[in-house]
Amino acid sequence: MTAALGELLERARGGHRRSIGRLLSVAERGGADADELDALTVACTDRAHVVGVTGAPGAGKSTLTGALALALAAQGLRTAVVAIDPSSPVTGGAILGDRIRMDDAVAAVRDQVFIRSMATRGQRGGLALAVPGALRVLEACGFDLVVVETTGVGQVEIDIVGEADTTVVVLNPGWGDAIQANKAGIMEIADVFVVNKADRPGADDTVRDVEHMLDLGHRGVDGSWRPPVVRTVATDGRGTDALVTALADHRGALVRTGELEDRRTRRITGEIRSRVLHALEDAVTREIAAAPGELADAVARRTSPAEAARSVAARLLHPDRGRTGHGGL
Ligand SMILES: Nc1nc2c(ncn2[C@@H]2O[C@H](COP(=O)(O)OP(=O)(O)OP(=O)(O)O)[C@@H](O)[C@H]2O)c(=O)[nH]1
Ligand SMILES: [Mg+2]
Repeated sequence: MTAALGELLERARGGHRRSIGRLLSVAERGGADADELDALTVACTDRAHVVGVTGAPGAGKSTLTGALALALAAQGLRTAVVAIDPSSPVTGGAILGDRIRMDDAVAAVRDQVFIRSMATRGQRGGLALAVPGALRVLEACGFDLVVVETTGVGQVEIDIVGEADTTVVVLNPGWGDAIQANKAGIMEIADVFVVNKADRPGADDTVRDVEHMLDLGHRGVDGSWRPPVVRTVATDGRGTDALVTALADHRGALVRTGELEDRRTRRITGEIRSRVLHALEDAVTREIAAAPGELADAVARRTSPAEAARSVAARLLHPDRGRTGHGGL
């Protein structure tokens, strides 16, 4: 497979869209091919600005991302968008609509913009492993900006936007939107706020709410970055240039303070951790399945579950000693 993957990567790096799509499928599926692909892309030294975009359903994230991609294309920059689809079948129809809306917006600059959906399939671990690999593919393909769009404010979304160099939280005018976001903990993760649908009443109030919360304290980049609050009307592109500036400013701050490297170190640490935990989980499952005696003893209440667990753990942690009995822990 290596030769085939290598060829695909070469074509993808040349801008061949179907090859990019196929590589992303490999990354998404995981397994041995994804590992081989990782070994190839990790050697590519291109670096994209990774931007996470999150916010409530329907806040205008996709429309805004399309407008952003257009503005960047006008500057000769290439953008890739990974939209993390909610796995809920209820919103299944909206996903297609989403892609069409974005595709329409960017049709004129098709060569500079690449859009792809990835399914969560309700699995945290699945995406935690698939997204970093997909980002490496897109970086290797030379995109200047990679946007990861997630809907909602659950842990999965927060984990995913944690992959980003810059996290954009999209809010709308309306009572309490900022306050809701604060309660859900997404104010904490924002590097840039967007109040989208600023053509609707109440935008000023929402901006004021956000600024007020920022006055009350924000961790910032190295304490020196205060997230800007940008107003946009994504449907006609108003405010998009200000967003481009805010993103560039944030990236500048990340570089200046050394935080960019820190964030990337945390990202790699997190990925390694996820991979090790997955491997351990598999090993634990295998080891328990291979120890029916211990399981039967625990079920029959001849031993306690704690004892059985200690015995299984001892074998896993000390494979040389574990086979002889319960010792070792
Ligand atoms: N009035 C107004 N409508 C907007 C604006 N931006 C987006 N919309 C509309 O809001 C609706 C939702 O936009 P999307 O871009 O799909 O929102 P989203 O946040 O990606 O939605 P999900 O991915 O489903 O969470 C669409 O009907 C857009 O046309 C805006 O600035 N003003
Ligand atoms: Mg969307």
